[in-house]
Amino acid sequence: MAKPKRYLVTAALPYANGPVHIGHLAGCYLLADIYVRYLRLAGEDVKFICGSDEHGVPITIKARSEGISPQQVVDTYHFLMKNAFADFGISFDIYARTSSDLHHRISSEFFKTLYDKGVFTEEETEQYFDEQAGQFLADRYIQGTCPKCGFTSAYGDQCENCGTSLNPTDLIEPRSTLSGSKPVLKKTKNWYLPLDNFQKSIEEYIESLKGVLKPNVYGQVKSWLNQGLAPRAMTRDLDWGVPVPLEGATGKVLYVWFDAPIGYISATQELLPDTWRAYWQSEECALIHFIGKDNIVFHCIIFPAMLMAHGDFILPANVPANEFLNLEGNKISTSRNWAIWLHEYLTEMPGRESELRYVLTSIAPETSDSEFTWKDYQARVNNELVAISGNLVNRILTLIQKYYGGVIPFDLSDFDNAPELEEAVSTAGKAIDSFIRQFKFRNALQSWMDLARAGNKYLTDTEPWKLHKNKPEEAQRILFNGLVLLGHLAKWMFPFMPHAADKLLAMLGNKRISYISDSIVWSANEKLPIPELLFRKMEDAELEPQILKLSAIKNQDQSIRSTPKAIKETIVFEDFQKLDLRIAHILAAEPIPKADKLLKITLDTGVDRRIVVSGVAHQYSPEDLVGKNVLLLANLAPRKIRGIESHGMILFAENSDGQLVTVEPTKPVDSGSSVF
Ligand code: B3M
Ligand code: ZN
Repeated sequence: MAKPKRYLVTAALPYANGPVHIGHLAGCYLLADIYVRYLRLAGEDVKFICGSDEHGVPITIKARSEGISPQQVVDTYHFLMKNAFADFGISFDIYARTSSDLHHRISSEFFKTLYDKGVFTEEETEQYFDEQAGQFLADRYIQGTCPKCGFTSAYGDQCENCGTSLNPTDLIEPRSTLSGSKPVLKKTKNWYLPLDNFQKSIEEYIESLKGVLKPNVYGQVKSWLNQGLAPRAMTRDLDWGVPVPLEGATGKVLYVWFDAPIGYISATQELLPDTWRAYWQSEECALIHFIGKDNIVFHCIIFPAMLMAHGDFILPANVPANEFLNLEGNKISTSRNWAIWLHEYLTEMPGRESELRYVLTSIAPETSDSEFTWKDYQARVNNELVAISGNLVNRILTLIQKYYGGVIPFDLSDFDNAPELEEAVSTAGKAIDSFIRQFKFRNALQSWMDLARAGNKYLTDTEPWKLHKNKPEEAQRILFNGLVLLGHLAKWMFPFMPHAADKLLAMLGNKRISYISDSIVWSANEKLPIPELLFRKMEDAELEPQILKLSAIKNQDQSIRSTPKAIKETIVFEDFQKLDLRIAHILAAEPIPKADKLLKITLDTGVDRRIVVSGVAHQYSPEDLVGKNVLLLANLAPRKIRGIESHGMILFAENSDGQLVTVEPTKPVDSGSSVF
């Protein structure tokens, strides 16, 4: 494709049956936002489309279980998601919804066009019907016994116990979850998209994108194609969705995966009633779908087949799909509440939007699944954002205040004799541009951080604070070169961390950036405001509630808890009696030089005072431990550790993060009390 004149970027329409979590962000919305913000900054014509996917069976199930209507469910989550996205800086041009009249009309017309062209085949099948409820049952509305493993609560599409995918008729003793009654098989007619007829065109289409699609996407599509495409029903017997616009189709709606991608089209029409065709019906536009990997087949096969069948639309130019983000060692699970929810993060950690955007981009699951942990989050915030970029900003701006009262001495926009900075800026610019256009957001972010590194190196090499006294002009040149660099840093920061970029621009004198090749310009005598810290350090205390929240969820739900170790070999009571376990009081603790994991701990055992060396320095500082009553194995043979004789062992419990937790009595006991 020649360089597109326009871009239409979409992010998967999230189901409006629950809030957005960090997995959604890292796998789809945040990356799409970086891409779009970058293209805008580069002066491209780009529109960013999203909205809530408000149809489908899960929404009806949620409504039923909460005793409310599906419309009430989607109303709640639509606004929750819309606001959370906005607060997080996801800059959609429109966030629409598929329950809107406009969407119903457009998807209905789309279906009708395909129908009139004779694209669909009609098929009669037998499906379970609940006679008491008077309706056909979606797969998820039928439960029964799994023919594979005998689990009695398997669903009509899958057994959650053994994972086998099922058809409703595979279930032994099926029952309707609506009424509990035994469903009967009843004939029903539905309209199918004969994907087999599209096999060849889709193959050609996908081949034309070879080398353009990411390898994970191309590979997955190829394997679907190799299995051979089969017809798929595009209508369902359900009472929630877009009604099928045909005679004799009462009680039927469009399949949610038929109407949802048309949601991209209807949202664009809502945004651009007069000009939407310049995006959807022009070869000059690149249509780009950001999605998670579970949606690949719909965006690379089914939707393109629908678009081909219709004939008036362009096909996706790329489908940057990402893998999954795991959370603290487990798959994110909405139903188990094993997630970090965006709306909760935003209220519980206010002002920390940039930190989350930074960390999630750094670990984005671009080519394989990746993992979020709070500890890693904290380390990246403190060791990267604060220590590298935040530190650079702070060094330059505070020195400028200190030496010059924040006043710019001359008109300023370019570097003066700093080839290393010129080079760093040009390298970063090229790298960021190329990485972002290739959907390599992690690398792009690293290139941005490299620019900050180059700035820190420049200061360390030139040491303006030393020159200030004897070579004031040189010090001045260096610091104002530093200021110019901060302007570039702020500009390139925009796509990744718009909140922090705004803050930095304010500290640079309320500057604005509208185009990528702009430099910030200062005029002589302009005064900079007193700087604040660009990024705040993340202290343990701030993180603790988050960590506790997750462990509480884990404690309630066995299935999330990591598997405990198997019970050891049986021992007899006499074996146990050999252990002298007692409560001991920690009198003192100190670090051991050159052994950063170890602490030298002095204990009162009731009988003696003794030293124990314990490998917990990475988790406890000496002050944390002094005064605690801990569990001690007192008769362990002494051992020399780093030259210190250790008498016994303090016992700890290990939590799911591998952290060691002291075991302490729940009521006061004397030091030396035995434990048996
Ligand atoms: N709602 C699935 C999902 O959120 C679906 C995407 C629709 S994109 C057209 O994973
Ligand atoms: Zn099973």
